[in-house]
Amino acid sequence: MYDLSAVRADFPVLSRQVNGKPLVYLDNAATSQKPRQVIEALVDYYERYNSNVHRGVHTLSVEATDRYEEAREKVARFINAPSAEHLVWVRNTTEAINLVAKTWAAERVGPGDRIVVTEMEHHSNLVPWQQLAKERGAELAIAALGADHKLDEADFERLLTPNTRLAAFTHMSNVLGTITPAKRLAESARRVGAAVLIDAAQSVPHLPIDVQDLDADFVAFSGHKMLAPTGIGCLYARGEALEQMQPFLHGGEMVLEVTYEDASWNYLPMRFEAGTPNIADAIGMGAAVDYLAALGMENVRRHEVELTRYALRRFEELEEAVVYGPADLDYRGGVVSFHMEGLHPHDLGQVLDTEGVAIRTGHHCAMPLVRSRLNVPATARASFYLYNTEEEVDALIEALNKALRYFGRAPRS
Ligand code: C6P
Repeated sequence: MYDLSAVRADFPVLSRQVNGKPLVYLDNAATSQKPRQVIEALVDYYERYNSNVHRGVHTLSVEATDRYEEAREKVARFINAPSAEHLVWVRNTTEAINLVAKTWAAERVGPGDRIVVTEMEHHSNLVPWQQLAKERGAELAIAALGADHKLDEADFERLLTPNTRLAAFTHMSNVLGTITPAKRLAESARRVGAAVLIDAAQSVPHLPIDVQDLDADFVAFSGHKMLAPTGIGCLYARGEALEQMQPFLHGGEMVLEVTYEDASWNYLPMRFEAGTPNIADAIGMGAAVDYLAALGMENVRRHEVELTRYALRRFEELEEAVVYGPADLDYRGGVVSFHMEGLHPHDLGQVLDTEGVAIRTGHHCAMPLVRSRLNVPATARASFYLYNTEEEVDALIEALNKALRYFGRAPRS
C-alpha cells in the first residue's frame, strides 16, 4: 500500500479550509483533485516550451510535440493499449462517445437495428444512442438492473439479438458505484456480432484496466476524473474500428495532402484530431498517469474498497438513510449514493458544505436511473478517491447527523 499522508501532501487543495472547517472532498466522481506533479507539468509547459505541436521545426515545437506524444504513449501503456496510435485525444468521455456515435455508428446503424445499453447509463452514454436510434429508425434496448443494483446479466444477454449492432455500457455507474463484468458482457456482445463501447469514465480512474483483455472496440474516459486537468480525455479504439471511421472534423492536422478539389486523411490517430489540440492538458494527463502508475492501480482499488466497506458500515448507523448500490464490494466502486427520508438532497448538500464536506446532490446526469428506477427526484452522493481517509468518512457521518438534527429529524444531543 501507499503512504496515505504522503499522498495527501501532494494535493495542495486538500489542506484548505471551507467555511472554517478542513475540506472533506467527497465529490470525486464529478472530478478529482490534482496533485502538485500535474500542476507543475502544466506550469512547466507554459513557462518553458509553450508551442504548437506537429507543426514547427524550432526547438520549442519539437519539445512540445515530444512531450505531447509521450503523454499519449503513457496513457496507452496505462490501459495496456497495443500502441499509442489507438488513442485519440478528445475533450472528455462525452466527446469520445459522440465521436463514435456520429462516425462509426452513424454509418453502420440502420432501420431495424438494435443498440443495447443498460438502465444505469450516464446521459453521455444514453442520449447519443437514443438520438441515433431515432434518426436511423433503430431500436434502443435497455438492460435491467437486478434488485441488488448489479446489472442483470441474463437480461443483457436476452437483449443481444442478431440485429444488435452495438452494446454500449458503463463499466462503473456514477450513481450506484456498480461495476459491470465488462469482459463477459463484451464476449456476449461479440457472439452476436455486435461491436462494444465501454463508458470507462468511472473505471479507468479507479480500477486496473487492460483494454486488450476487455476486448472492446471502443473505450471512453476523461482525464479530469483521474487527477488530470479538465478538457482532456481519450477514446481508445481497436485498430480496425479506427481504420473504418471517417473523420468527424475537417481542417488542419487531420489531412495528409490537400488540393483545391480534395484532401486525403492523415495517419491514425491524428485523422481525428483536427486543429490545434489541448497540448498542455494532454501533457498534464501524462503526469497524472505517471502518478497513478507509481501508486499502482491495484493499491488504489484496494484502498477504495476498504474505504467503501467502512463507509457502508458507518451508514448503517443512520436509520434515516436509504443507501443505493450493490452490497457486494467486488461489484462496487467507491460511490455511496443515498437518500435521507424527508430531507431534500439539495438541502443536505448545503448543510454539509457548511461543515466543509463536499458531496454531489441531484440526478448525477443519470435522470432515468434516479427518477424511474430509484424512484426519487435526486440523491446525495459521496464518492471517494485514493486520497480520502476513514476520518473523512467519519466527518461525513457526523455532518449528516448534524443535518438530521438541524432539520429536526433526529434527537438533539
Ligand atoms: N460524471 C458525475 O458527477 P465527462 O463529463 O464527459 O467528463 O464525463 C461524462 C460521464 C460519462 N460517464 C460516466 C459514467 C460519468 O460518470 C460521467 C461524468 C460526473 O457523475 C459528471 S456528470
